[in-house]
Amino acid sequence: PELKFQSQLNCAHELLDRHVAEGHGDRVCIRAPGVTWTYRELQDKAERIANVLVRDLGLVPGNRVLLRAPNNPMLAACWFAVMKAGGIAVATMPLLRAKELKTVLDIAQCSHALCDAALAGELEQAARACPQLRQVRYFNSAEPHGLEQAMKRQPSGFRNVDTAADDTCLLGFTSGTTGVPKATMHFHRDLIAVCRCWPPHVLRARPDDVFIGSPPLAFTFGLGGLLLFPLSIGASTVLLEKATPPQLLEGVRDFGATVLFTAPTSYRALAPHGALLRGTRLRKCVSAGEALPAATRTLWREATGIEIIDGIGTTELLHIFISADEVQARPGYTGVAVPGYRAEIVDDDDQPVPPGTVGRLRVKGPTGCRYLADERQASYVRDGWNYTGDAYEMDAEGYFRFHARTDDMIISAGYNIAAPEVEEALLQHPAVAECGVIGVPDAERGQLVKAFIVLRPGHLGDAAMVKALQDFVKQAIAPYKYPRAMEFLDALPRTATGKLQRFRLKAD
Ligand code: 3UK
Repeated sequence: PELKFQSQLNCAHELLDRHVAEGHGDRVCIRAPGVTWTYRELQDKAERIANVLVRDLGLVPGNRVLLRAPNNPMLAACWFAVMKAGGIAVATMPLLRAKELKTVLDIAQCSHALCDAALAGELEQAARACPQLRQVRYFNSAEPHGLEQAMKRQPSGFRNVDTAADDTCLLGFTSGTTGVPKATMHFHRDLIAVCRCWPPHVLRARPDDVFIGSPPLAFTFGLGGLLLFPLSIGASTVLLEKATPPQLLEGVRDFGATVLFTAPTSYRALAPHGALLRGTRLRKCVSAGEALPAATRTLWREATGIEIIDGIGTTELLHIFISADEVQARPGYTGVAVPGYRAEIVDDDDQPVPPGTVGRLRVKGPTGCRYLADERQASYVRDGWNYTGDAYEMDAEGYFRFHARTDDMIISAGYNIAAPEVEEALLQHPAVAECGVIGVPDAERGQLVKAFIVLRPGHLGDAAMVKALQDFVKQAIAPYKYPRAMEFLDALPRTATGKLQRFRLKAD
C-alpha cells in the first residue's frame, strides 16, 4: 500500500515535511542502535538546528555548510536543517584527512561546519588553514558548547527559507579513484527527480520497508539509498556508523531490514554468511559503485536466494541511471536505461556506434550534470550529454555491459584488454577472494597485464598458484588477456565507497 500525498514536491526538505503536514508524522523514520526517531522527531531536530544555523551562526541562503559524521541520525537532522535554512550541503567522507578536508573546504568555500565530535581532530587541523570557515559546531558530545546545547535554547518550529526548485542545495564530491576530488552542483529539483526515476521504476520499495546499507550519506549513492528514497515513500532507514560485513549482517537481523544497499566487494564478503540472512526479512539487495561480476551475482543468489539489483550511477548525475530489477537482471550486464534517462554509446568523435560495439558511455537526464569547475564542464558535458568516463557496450535489446573505466583499458601488444574483464575471470577461481588488474609499462608489449590477488584463507601464493590462475584465465577468456605478472596481497586499496583504487596499485 502506497502512502498518498496531496502536496507537490519542489524542495528536498519537503520529503520530510510533508509526512508531518499530511498526518504521517508518527511513522518511524530513522533507526540506529539505541535510537528510534519518528518523522516528527526528525523534523523537530532539523528545525532546531536550522534555528541555530540562522539565529546563532548567521547563516544566510547560499552559504555552504560542511557536514561531517559517520552515518547517524544527527547527520540526517543536520542535512535537513541545511536544506530548510537555504544553505548548500557539502557532506564529506568520514575517512578524509585534514589535507583532503582543506581541499574540499577551499573548493566549496564553506563558511559553516557541523561535525560529529568523534571526527573533530582532522577538521580542527584543516580549519586553522581555512579563514573562510567562520563557524564550527560539534554534535554527539557532552561538551557544554555542543550543538545539542544550542538546540535546546532554540524553539522547535522553523519557517523554511523560501528556496526554489532550481536553487543549488548540494555540492557532491566524487569519491576520487584518481585522487583528485571534483565538485558537482545539484539543485533541489535534482534530489526530487532521483526519487521519481529509479526507485518507483526499478527498486519498487514499500512504506513498510526498512532500508539499511554501507555507503556514507556523503556519497550520493548513500544519500539516495539511505535517506532520500526511504523518506520519499514514508519507509524507515537504519543508519549504521560502521557498516562492515559483520555489522551489516547483525543490522539486517536486529532491525528487520528489508532493503540493502552496498558495493560488490561487500556482497562477496557477506556471501559466505548468506545462510544467516535466509531467516530474515531481507528481500531486496542493491549493488552500485563498481561493476558487479556475474560470479558475485551467482554467489549471492546461491547464498541468499536474492537476485541483486545492479545499477550504475555517478556523483555527477546524482544517482542510478542504468539498472535492472530482479526480473530484468542479466548476469554480466548493468541493465537498461532507467525511465527518465537516455544513455548512448559513442565513438571518439561523439558519433553513436551500432549495438555490440564498445565505446564511450554518455548519459542525459533530469538530474543534468553541473561541475563547479568550468574546464571540467567543457570537456565532460557536450550537447547536454554527460560523458561518464566509462567504456560500455549496448546490445540490440538496450542492455548495457560495462567494460572498464576508459582509463582502465590496458593496451598490450596491440590488444585492448579491459582490466575488469580479467578481474571477473580471476574471481571465478575458488582460491581468489578479491583481485585488481592494471597495466604496467613493458618495453616489449607496451603494457603488461598485472594482477594483484587476495587469496581465500588456506591458499598459498606460490609459483604453482600463479600458474594455476594464469591457466584458469586462459580457459575463461581470450588467452592473450591472461595476467603475465602477478602479486599476492593481504588486502586491496579501496575508497570508502568500495571502489578499487587502481592508481594506488600502479604507484606501488
Ligand atoms: C563506476 C559502476 C559499473 C563507473 C554512484 C550509484 O559510484 C557512484 O558514483 P561515483 O561518482 O562513481 C561513478 C563511476 O563508478 N560505477 C558505479 N556503479 C557501477 N560501474 N557498474 C556499476 N553498477 O565507473 C561510474 O562512472 O563515485 C553509484 C549511485 C550514486 C553514485 N554516486
